[in-house]
Amino acid sequence: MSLDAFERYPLLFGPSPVHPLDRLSAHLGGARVWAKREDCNSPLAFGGNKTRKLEYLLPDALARGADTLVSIGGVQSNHTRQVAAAAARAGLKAVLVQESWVDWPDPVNDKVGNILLSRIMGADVRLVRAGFGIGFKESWQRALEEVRAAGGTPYAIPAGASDHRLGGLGFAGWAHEVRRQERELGVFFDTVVVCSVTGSTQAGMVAGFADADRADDPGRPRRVLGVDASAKVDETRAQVAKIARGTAELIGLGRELRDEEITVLEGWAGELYGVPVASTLDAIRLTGSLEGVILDPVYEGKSMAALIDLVRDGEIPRDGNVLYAHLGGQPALNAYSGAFG
Ligand code: 5PA
Repeated sequence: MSLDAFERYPLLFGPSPVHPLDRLSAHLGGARVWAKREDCNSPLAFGGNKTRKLEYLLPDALARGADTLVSIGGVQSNHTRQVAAAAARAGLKAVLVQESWVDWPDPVNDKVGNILLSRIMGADVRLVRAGFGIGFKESWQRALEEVRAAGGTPYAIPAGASDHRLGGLGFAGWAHEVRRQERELGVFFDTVVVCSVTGSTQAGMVAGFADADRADDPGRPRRVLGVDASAKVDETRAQVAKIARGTAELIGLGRELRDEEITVLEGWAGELYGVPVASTLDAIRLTGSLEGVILDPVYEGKSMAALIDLVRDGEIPRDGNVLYAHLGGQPALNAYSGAFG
């Protein structure tokens, strides 16, 4: 089965925009840096990477007769906010389990940003005390059972829509989209930098580029560099590898992905998921002040910090084009005022 054979429920504007970051590139004195903007990809609640993934999960939910999407994340999860929006668009209910993944002192942390938006969209938001983890969660299981007990038909969406059979398809499609945009722009992105936590964004890209570059060989090697933001790099790497291989099989790649195609780098997450470190805040300020582009302190600030260091060190070649996957996440900034005070 090829990627095109999977049904998609349209939630995006169309291809997300790609543009150069020329002042940042000049500042770094190296590779030409471009951004592809998943933060501007959709009319729904500020979009983001999960909106693209949910395009492939929604048809499955509807085909199974579900009336309630049940998902999980931290209090400031971008993912659960996008589940709330997708549910609203499709006329479904949403139950969102919001765990205390981050111990962050801003007093309005559980009132502003993503959680506020989910409440506005009518989601049933449930605050639960439980720490960070991308695996199977009991609180999520309980929420599913409660929907069933009340006579509803739940559809289970795991953290980040990742550990799900269809979770990698959205970003496999992203890779094909990049290939088309490269042709339009007359450019080849030899390096792609992407933030990884629950893994299906990077995993989809890896499977998707293997597929797209096979069908339309760019003639040059391409690297997808994942940047861990979970501070648990081994788990992130294992999850990316598992989802990438599952997605490759699902879209009929016809070969096993090699270990060297799956790169997850550590060094920019700090000690804890959800807590920015100096390099995160520097990267956010630099990108904001040079480009007017806003990054968040949980994910994108960390992957941009990596990009900056990798360009400065020459690890990303100076004569190359690097594509920064901007995956959204800005609503969480409202819960991090203390970091910029
Ligand atoms: C998230 C995830 P993956 O989880 O697919 O690896 O993507 C990482 C990522 N950037 C990168 C942004 C803005 C993200 O929101 N967010 C999670 C959430 O609950 O919001 C799944 C963790």
